[in-house]
Formats: sequence, structure tokens, C-alpha cells
Amino acid sequence: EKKRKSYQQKIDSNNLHSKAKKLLEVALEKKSNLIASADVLTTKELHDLAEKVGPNIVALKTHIDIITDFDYDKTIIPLIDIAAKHNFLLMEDRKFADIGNTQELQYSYGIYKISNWADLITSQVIGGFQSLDFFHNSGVIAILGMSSAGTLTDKNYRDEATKIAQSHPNVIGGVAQNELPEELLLFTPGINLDTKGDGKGQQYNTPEHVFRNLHTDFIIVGRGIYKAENPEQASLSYKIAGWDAYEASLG
Ligand code: 5FU
Repeated sequence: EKKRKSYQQKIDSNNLHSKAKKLLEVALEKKSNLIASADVLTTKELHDLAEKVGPNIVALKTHIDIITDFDYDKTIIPLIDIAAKHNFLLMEDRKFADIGNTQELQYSYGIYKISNWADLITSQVIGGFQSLDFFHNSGVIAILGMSSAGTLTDKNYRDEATKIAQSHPNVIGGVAQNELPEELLLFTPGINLDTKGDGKGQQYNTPEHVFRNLHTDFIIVGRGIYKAENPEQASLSYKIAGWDAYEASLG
């Protein structure tokens, strides 16, 4: 079986993007590869969740456009403080999917001003190489393959998308359900310890499966944590499951 690279080996590699380095350093420091997805609807829920899971995560993933009472000063400024306090990164799962000029506007303007605060952003690569040129302040995580049933990200699409991701200096990794070239960090959503699906197309795997078979680097967990009776405890369980699976995958 092919050996995976450790987080330390990845930190030591050449030309590492500063946000990738930071993420890997936080992972080693906290012994965590867990990203919590905060798919909640209010600023208070967002901040409460961030406080509770903060000690156990390397990053908090947001869909900032679902926050019903969004206000930059009330929503984002405290979130930045919580992230600093608990030493995690902010990842906005915006999945940009347009021409470069439009993505540049969506990234920096409107009410969300993502470029001000997101350490990491997700983007489709469907707009081609140059469409990624303007994400200067964040590490880009390219959407290469999706976790949902019937996704159009077939092998041909993924291979072509992966070539763009590998060659663009802003891209630190990809979201995918398959192994990636080792210079790209692999982020895997669709992780749940208790269920196989959500009845809406989502398909779940376990941390053990994705570390062993895909050599993933980071697991992304949404409802498994924020819908749990005790999100703090659930985040600890996923953190431990993810770290144990990572160590086992080192062989
Ligand atoms: F790119 C992707 C993907 O392929 N699958 C996903 O599930 C992103 N996601 C996101 O991860 C999705 O938008 C949710 O925010 C999160 C998974 O949430 P869950 O509650 O753990 O299913």
C-alpha cells in the first residue's frame, strides 16, 4: 500500500502557501483535522457554535449567505475574535462559479466582504485557470468532486479540474471524494459517524474510510456536530475519530 505524507512532511515541502502552512501547523498543535461546518441561520447560533467547538477544530466552515440577520460588524467582527481566541481558521464555502471579473467582485464587495476575513474559500474551477487569479487574501480550495448522489463531477471532469488546481498558485487543495496528488490538501465533506445519507442526496462516509482509502487531510462535519444534542462533545468525538484515523493511515 502507498504511504501517505504526514502533516509535518507537508509543512516541510517547498512553495507551501502560507494558509496551507498555517492550517497544517494548527492541525499538529491541536491534534485535530476537523473542520466544523456551521450551517446555522443566525449570528448568535454561529457564535455559540464557534465558541463550543473552537478548541477542537482547525477551521470553521461557513455558508455566510444563509445567516438571516447578517450584519458585518455584529456577525463577522466577533467571529474573527473567536477564531483568534481558539486558534482556528475561517473557511467560507462560497463555491464561486463565474468568470474571473465577477468572482473578484463577489469576493471583495457586497455585504459579506469575504476577502476581508476568510482564510480559506472554496471555488469551482469551471470558469478556467484565470478565474482563480483574484483570490489574493485566501487559500483557495477547489471543488473537484462532490459528495452528493448523481453529481456531474465524473472522472474526466475531476482530472481536468485537478490539473487547474495543481497549476494555480492560489489553490492549496481540493474538495473531493477521491485521492488527490499529494501536493494538494484533500478536504472531505460527507462525514458522519451515525448515518449513511440525509434523504436529500448527501452521502456519508466515516473518518476511518476517508483517511485509509482516500488519504484525506481534513474532514468536514456539519449536521453530525451542529445538530448533535451536545455539539461540544460531538466535536471532541469527531476530532478524536479523525486524529486516530489519520495516525492509522500513516501506517
Ligand atoms: F463541496 C461539497 C460537497 O461535495 N459536499 C458537501 O457536503 C460541500 N459540502 C458542504 O459540506 C455542504 O455544503 C455542507 O455545508 C457540508 C456538509 O454538511 P453535512 O451536514 O455534514 O452533510
